[in-house]
This record gives sequence, structure tokens and C-alpha cells, in this order.
Amino acid sequence: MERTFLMVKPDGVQRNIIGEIVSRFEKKGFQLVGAKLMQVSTSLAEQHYGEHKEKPFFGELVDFITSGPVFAMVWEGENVIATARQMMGSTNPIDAQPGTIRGDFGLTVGKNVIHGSDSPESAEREIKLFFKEEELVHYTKLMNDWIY
Ligand code: RTP
Ligand code: MG
Repeated sequence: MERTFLMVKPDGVQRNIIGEIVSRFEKKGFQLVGAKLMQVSTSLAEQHYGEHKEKPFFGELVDFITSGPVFAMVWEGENVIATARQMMGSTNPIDAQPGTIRGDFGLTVGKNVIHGSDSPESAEREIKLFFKEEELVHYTKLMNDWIY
């Protein structure tokens, strides 16, 4: 079963929409296998967003993601990586469709509420960066028989 790393960014935590966001993925049928409220350090932020190191917005991005607590999560399910990206909507909320998380809650590209892994490689890398193996829970839900 595929896994992805999702994170409610500091703006989402401050705006009290952790529950709303978790609820969307639960209702879709995905399974939460790990979660924690945490403060991201500068070093973790720089590693997490390493692919953007040369971009002009890198400094702002690191400052923003370390500006307050985030809610880090690992979710499991068939095609969860691509589906979660669809549910998040486009990076810039101007382009994000209504019904997506960024389309419904975001206004600016800098404060766009949620992060999600963009490929199986990023998912594996980001899960390892944020979670220890023992923080992830293996369990079966009987409800899954009605989903798959
Ligand atoms: P994320 O990594 O946070 O899930 O977002 P994403 O894949 O949709 O977008 P990505 O290209 O990876 O960019 C990472 C974050 O950088 C900020 N950004 N700012 N000022 C700008 O032009 C600009 N472009 C990107 C966004 O907050 C984006 O989520
Ligand atoms: Mg990205």
C-alpha cells in the first residue's frame, strides 16, 4: 500500500483547520498511520525543501515553515500520493480549483496551507526525514473491505 507525507503548514495550524484537513483525507478513505504537532527546525526545513535551494523564494520558504508549529502526517492508501496532490490543489491558490484544500482555504502562494509529497521518491525521503519507523502504526480497519 502506498504512503505519502502530508503537513498542515503553520498558517493552517494558526487558522484552526487541522481537523478540517484531516477530515477530508479520512472521509476520502485514506488511513492515517502517523501524526504529530511539531516545530520544524531551520536545518529540517532546509533539508525538506532542499530541491528549492537555488530559488529566490527559498529563504522566505524556510522562514515560513519554521514560523510556528506544523501538523506532520503519514497517510496510506491506493494512489495516495497523486490523489492527495489532487485534493490539495495547485501550488498557487489562484489556480487551485474550488473543492481543493488550497482552492477553499488559500489566498497566496507563500501561505498555501498544506504540503504533500509529489512523487514516490519524495514520499519515501520526506517520511524518513520527519518520522522514526516506530512512530508509524501498522493496523487494519475492517471498513477497508468497503473501500477496496
Ligand atoms: P509543497 O512542496 O509545499 O507541497 O508545494 P508544491 O509541491 O505545490 O510546490 P513547490 O514547487 O514544491 O514549492 C514549494 C513551496 O514554495 C512556495 N513557493 N513560493 N514565491 C513563489 O513564487 C513560490 N513558488 C513556490 C510555495 O509555498 C510552495 O508550496
Ligand atoms: Mg513540493
